[in-house]
Amino acid sequence: MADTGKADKEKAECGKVVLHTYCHSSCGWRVRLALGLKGIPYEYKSWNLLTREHLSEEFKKISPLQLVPVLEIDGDVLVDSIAILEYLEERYPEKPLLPSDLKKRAAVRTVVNMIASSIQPIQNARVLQGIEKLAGPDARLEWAQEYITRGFTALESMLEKTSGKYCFGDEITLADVLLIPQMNNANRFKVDLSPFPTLVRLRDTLYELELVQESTVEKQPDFPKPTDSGVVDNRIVVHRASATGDHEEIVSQSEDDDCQETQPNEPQSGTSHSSRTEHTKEAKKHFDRYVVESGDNKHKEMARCKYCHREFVYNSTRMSQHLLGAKDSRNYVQTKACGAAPAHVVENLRRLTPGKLSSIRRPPHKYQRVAVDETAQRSNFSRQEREEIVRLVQLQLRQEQSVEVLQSKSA
Ligand SMILES: N[C@@H](CCC(=O)N[C@@H](CS)C(=O)NCC(=O)O)C(=O)O
Repeated sequence: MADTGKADKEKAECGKVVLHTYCHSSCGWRVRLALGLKGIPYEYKSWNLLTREHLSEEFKKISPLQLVPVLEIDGDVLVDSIAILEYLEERYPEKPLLPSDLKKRAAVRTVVNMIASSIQPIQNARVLQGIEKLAGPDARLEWAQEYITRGFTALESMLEKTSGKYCFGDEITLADVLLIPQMNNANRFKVDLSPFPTLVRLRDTLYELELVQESTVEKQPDFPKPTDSGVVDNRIVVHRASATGDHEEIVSQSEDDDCQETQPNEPQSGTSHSSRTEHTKEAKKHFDRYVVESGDNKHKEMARCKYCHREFVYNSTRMSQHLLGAKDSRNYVQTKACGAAPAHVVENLRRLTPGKLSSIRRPPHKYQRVAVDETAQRSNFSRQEREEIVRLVQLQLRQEQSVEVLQSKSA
């Protein structure tokens, strides 16, 4: 027996562990969390779900299911995140993710299975593609929201009884490992989380752990890198971390639940002329246009913002600036997040950036945005500060995409 144990250990030490996944895969996220929590180093092999790499013959040889994640370990190829988690649990019991008590173990597995069988698969790409075929494109979001909400209603009532700091008492279990990525899925599908205070609290507590922060989508090696700076309308995009940027065309074809979805009503930043035109067109929709007499029988064309009713002389650049909050000497953190930046995000930003930011406000407009005014006389954030703010906002909003620090041209 002792010899087998030693042989196993040596095998593990020699054999490399390879995780086949994609940054946006929530099932892959479960596995990287478990590997991290158990302290198992691994190689990251990316298969781009947006470009359908997982449907290639090459990947089919690794997994006939053609789904990620897949884990190569101990010379074996393991398919399916739950099977992988169970394997890791038995193979590396030193840092357990299941409680020693039989009944508690069953309760943790209940939560795991609720998410893995009754929530995530119902909002998975293949299912949503079918729904869209049967009921049209609008049905996708409604369907995903409906089933995540149903699942979360059950989870909330269970976890409000069992949770301490984490889902089950004060130790991290597989329930937490499953909850984190599913909360991110819920966010992407714009699920109203206000009826689920326990889930939100647990998510926020878990996000305090560095290991969890490191496991997020945008921290993965295959997450698209920030694009170069460029001029967009009257704004200078000084930093861009967007998963949609380079892949816009591909994304619009993709219907994968575990990939970014474009926000069709949001202005998409970019450097091309066509995206600028689109953006201006989009901005115009948010104003009522009317004419006033300005004396001498002359007429002035006016625009009234539909959100705050502010009036302008009709000027498309001014109008987009108004919507985007571009004003002199100010930096903005703009999120193309779904749903408004909630009050606790603003609160947390304030807390996390003491002394650096004089005010953080949340304007009433459709374009979700956290505007960050600078203190003192400075008109620029340093690159490092910008990156830090982007990171904080992403973390707070649990949004891996489309956070920009914008700066008006004249600043
Ligand atoms: N039961 C599987 C589900 C895997 C799964 O749904 N993977 C998604 C990403 S999270 C995927 O590969 N989707 C691609 C597709 O549906 O074609 C597991 O837990 O690993």
